[in-house]
Amino acid sequence: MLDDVVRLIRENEDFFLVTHLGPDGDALGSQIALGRFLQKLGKRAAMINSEEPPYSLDWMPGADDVEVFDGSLDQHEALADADVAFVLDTNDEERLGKVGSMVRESTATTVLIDHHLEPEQWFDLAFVRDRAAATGELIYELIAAIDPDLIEETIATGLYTAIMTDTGSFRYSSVTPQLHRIVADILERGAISPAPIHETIYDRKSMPGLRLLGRTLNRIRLRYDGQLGYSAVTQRMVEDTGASWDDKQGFVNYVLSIEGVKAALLFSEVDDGAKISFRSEADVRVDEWARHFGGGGHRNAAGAYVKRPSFEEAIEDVVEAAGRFVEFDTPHGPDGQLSPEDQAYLETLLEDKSD
Ligand SMILES: [Mn+2]
Repeated sequence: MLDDVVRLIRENEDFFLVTHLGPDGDALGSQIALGRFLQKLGKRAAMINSEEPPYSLDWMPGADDVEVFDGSLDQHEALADADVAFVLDTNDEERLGKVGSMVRESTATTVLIDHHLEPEQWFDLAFVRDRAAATGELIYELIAAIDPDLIEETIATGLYTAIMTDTGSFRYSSVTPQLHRIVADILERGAISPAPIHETIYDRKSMPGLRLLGRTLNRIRLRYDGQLGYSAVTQRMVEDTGASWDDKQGFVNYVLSIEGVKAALLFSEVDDGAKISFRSEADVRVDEWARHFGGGGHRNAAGAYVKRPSFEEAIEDVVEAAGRFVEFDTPHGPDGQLSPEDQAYLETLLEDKSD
């Protein structure tokens, strides 16, 4: 666990760090923080991912040190020379893209640092805690165990961004007093202030992105007596608004914010089905539901890619399965009586008919 990773860092010189496709704030922030920390210890650290970071994170100090895999000799050598390869913020080879199989097959000692459920078993070493708020929290613990005095602006910004983005700005159930203590230490040591980081990440929305949000909100549907909410983003909506797919980040949280909604879904149309974001309130789990459809993630935030002949079928199948994975309060009385809401709804239908 932690002690083994500390020893591995002390005893080796060449490191390789990779994180998942579509790197988010936790992925990139953890990678930059650990990579820069290793460099400050006088070691070599190559940071190479299969995909570029999104526009919302390109401002991060140290982001220029992170390369996109291009198959060059230099990059192959960086991995071939590495004593240790860190896999950050995903426990799934496929989520690493092209670099995944290269890392798995490399001679480096592979180390997983992550907070997702059900890790794959091919890693030589794992520092994993699924209750951690972010991979960045684990990176902080690792740094604190070796030399917290090395935390400076770049490392602090990486760690803060990681924790802030993975906790929805410190509001998820994973947030604890200890996490706030860690964050206070990060801010002090790095002499950074949180407001500009928050603004740079969340207050750079584009007009097309907001139009896409408007159309997505218009399409919200409720099921299971208002306890499940879902909406969908179609390829057509993205084209019409001129938005990019990155803009849908966070849309699902609007659905979850509706009073009474315990679980929320956002479906994104792909050619062979749907990509789905699952979100839930603290005491409701959605990870099993996502796993049933070939995905995975956390208790309250998960994802899946569901292949179906049509987008609508994917939506229908996932929504219909909800009752098997989420315990909704039963709307009907024990003797099959309709709830007052359902009764009222039926009456409006009957009135329409008699007109
Ligand atoms: Mn994470």
